[in-house]
Amino acid sequence: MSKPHDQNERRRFLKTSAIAAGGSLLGGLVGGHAAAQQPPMQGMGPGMDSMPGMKHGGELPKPIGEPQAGPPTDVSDVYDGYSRFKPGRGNSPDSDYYLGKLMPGFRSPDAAPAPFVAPDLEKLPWKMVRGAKEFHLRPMAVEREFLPGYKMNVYGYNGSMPGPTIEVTQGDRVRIIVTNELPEATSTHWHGLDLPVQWDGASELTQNLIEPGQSFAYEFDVHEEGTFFYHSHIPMQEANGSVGFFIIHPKKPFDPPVDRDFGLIFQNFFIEPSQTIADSWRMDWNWHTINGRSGPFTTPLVCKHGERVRVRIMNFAPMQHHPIHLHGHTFWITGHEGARVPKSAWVPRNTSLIGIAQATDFEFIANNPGDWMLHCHMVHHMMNHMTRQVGPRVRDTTVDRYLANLDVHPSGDLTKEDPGFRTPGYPQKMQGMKMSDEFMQTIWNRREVQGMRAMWPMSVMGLMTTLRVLPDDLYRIVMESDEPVEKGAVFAEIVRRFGTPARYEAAPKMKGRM
Ligand SMILES: [Cu+2]
Repeated sequence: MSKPHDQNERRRFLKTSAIAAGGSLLGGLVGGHAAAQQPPMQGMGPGMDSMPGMKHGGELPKPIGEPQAGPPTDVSDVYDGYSRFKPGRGNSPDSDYYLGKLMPGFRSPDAAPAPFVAPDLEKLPWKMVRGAKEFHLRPMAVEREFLPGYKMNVYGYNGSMPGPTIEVTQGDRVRIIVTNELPEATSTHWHGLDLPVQWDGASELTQNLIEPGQSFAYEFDVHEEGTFFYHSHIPMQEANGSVGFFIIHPKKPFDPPVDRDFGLIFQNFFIEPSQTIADSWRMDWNWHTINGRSGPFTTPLVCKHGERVRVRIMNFAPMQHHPIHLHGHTFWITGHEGARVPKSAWVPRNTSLIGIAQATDFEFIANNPGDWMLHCHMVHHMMNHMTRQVGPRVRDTTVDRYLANLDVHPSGDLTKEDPGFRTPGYPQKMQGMKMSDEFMQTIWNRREVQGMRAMWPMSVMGLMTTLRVLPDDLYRIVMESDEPVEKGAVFAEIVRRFGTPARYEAAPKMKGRM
């Protein structure tokens, strides 16, 4: 027979764990209580309140998943004081497990390497021909949709920009037959590989250019391992996008093994607002892409809580470096385009400057559940130079009429009376956030973004993407089911389990759009 004291203890336990876990079992039991935890909406100005079509947040979506399942029990969680399931620090910098440095993933070291995934890009197929892996690469003009509805005419390979990934294993012999479908001559350089010089692909210096319609076969043994890439060796073609990954898996698998192996190619383009063709001669760049897409169209990297993740980033901007920053995690820099860095020289960071034509690999334990930004930290790179918001640099009238009616047009500095200072075409018209229903639908139609907060597309722009660290059950719902997931439901569930739900406000929803 239990004492009243015990009952109180039990009630308190239920309340606490329900707030912490918000489980489907406990959720029903204390549903009323949980609802009472929701604070009134704060921080939204009156303008936002009265905006037509805006709905208040504040209501958390219903609990989803199986919060009571917890992390897998058949794996070792804690290594020398470091838990793969907690975003803690807590051990010696001399430890192999400091910040998760040498913690293995879940994948067996005997298994093949984790599949390499470059979101939104394909792999180049190959066939074994006369003792070599034979690839067919076709440089060509391609159309790439940077954002839904923004189809740009750029250069790529085999219908894709960036081109498809060439993936081989150290020691392979490869034959790559390049057939030029561009309207101009080209050559293909294998960036970072030590090859007999005739295969280096440096235009004119080492080979005759491949004329339009002609083919050239490169054939060599691959001695190295790591993150490499191929690209045209004609600068204007590079500025138009002619690049692709060349991933070489090591003969002896990387240690510790990773569960995820992601690849991202960062690029910049200058494309006039009224054009779809990149201007390769410009010194400034207004479109920024990751694997050929701009945020929020970049596809999130989705992984499971506790996994060891490798991200390989390649900067193929024509002339700008990218300070790449990851939220919520500290990563180890484990390699560059040369090869893997010895473990003793791995550097812990959460921001790393990646120069032009450099690749950098980093690894970390996904110990912090949530949706985390992974982005270049340059402001203009983060928002696509405001291409979308500011709109085209044109007026709705003629130059003469514009100059004759300057007083009725929005204008900048009118202290300069001479019309010579009144630059035609300025000021630019602020067009507001025009995200059509179609645009939003395309953004939301992808499995990888299901359950993210309703307003996330407003902030993940330009050279930005998202790392999603999801507990097993939520990962299954997002990536392995067709279940419709309410906007914000996955995020709210993570806050329920790992955060402070009483202090959390759901995002306001633009009806039917966000
Ligand atoms: Cu940048």
